[in-house]
Amino acid sequence: MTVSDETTRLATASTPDGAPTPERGPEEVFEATVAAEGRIEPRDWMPEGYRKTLVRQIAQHAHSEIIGMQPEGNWILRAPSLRRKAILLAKVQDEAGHGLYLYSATETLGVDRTELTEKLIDSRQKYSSIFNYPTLTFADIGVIGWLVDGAAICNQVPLCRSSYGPYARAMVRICKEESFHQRQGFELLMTLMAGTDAQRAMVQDAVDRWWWPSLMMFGPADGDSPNTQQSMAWRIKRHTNDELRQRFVDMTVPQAAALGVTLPDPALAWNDERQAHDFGEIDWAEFTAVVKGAGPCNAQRIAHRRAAHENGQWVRDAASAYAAKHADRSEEPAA
Ligand code: FAQ
Repeated sequence: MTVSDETTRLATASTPDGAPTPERGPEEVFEATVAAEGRIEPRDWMPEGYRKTLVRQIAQHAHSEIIGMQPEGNWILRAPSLRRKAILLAKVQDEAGHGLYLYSATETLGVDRTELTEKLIDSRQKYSSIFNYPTLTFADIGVIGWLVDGAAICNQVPLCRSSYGPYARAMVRICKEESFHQRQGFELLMTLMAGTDAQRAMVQDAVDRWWWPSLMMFGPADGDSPNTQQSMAWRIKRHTNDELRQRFVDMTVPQAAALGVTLPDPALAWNDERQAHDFGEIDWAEFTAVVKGAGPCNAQRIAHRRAAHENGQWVRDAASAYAAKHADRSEEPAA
């Protein structure tokens, strides 16, 4: 399904009359709205578990966008040309914007962004495992665009139909930008593949390192995913982790062939019966270790985020002082 198919469906989805009546309590209105593909809005009654699940997922998503600026930001000063530098700078700024929309979406659920940032830098909240791997060469920048943004799109396009209005609406814009990011990554890789043998080898090496971590982005296998069933029932998530992972593999195999790279999985093969690709077993021990903080760059990512937060304290203080002064002035009677 394309971004525009999904966004059209989003635009046509309507919220049924959500007012509780003596016959219909708030819980029934909530259930009926979700069942009718309507949207739950911040002012609506919602079960506490629904609110908590949204805060958990959206905060994790926001943190991922912000921490996700680091692996690519690492190459801004070393981009091989002004054009590549400008593209990369714009992409990293887009990720910052995505983080901000998503933190704003969590604030509609009654939490504060400062509190979420503190939970991130104290490792009390998660962010995507993918951003704990290093970016060793400039080919990694192309591969992140192609595979990581590609996986993000597969995962996030269905979230444009998530039952929570502010999240679904934030996802529409984010997906459009992610789609653009994926194309720029692919274009960079096509350029490298049309270059020298050394450049082609660099792309293949980056693909070898990022393929399996990209598959891990979709989360644990369905049988080991504690949240999927309830999140699907609430229509927060629209597909299971394994369904989306399969969609990503099927979408990516022909792209790899067009590019001329090999995906590092000897078990990868078309299954005519299933009309889908079979693929090898993910190293779940590695996934668990990375999620628990033992990935190659976890400590570095959090230390960097903590330092950026602490170094930005004076900006937050200045902004608060300015706002307070402004508020005082607007309260003064006119002369
Ligand atoms: N890494 O029961 P489930 C991007 C956790 S943005 C770390 O299956 P759920 C853009 C999960 O939180 C990438 N932790 O959980 C970009 C849960 O922990 P908890 C981020 C993971 O929520 C591109 C536990 O495991 N995208 O890439 C991961 O139903 C390029 C059990 O898992 C989103 O966040 C993981 N990979 O499904 C930026 C999309 N997977 O809290 C820069 C929205 C699972 O119970 C450059 N999120 N966990 O202790 C989702 O769709 C879902 O939250 C899933 C996980 C699918 C990630």
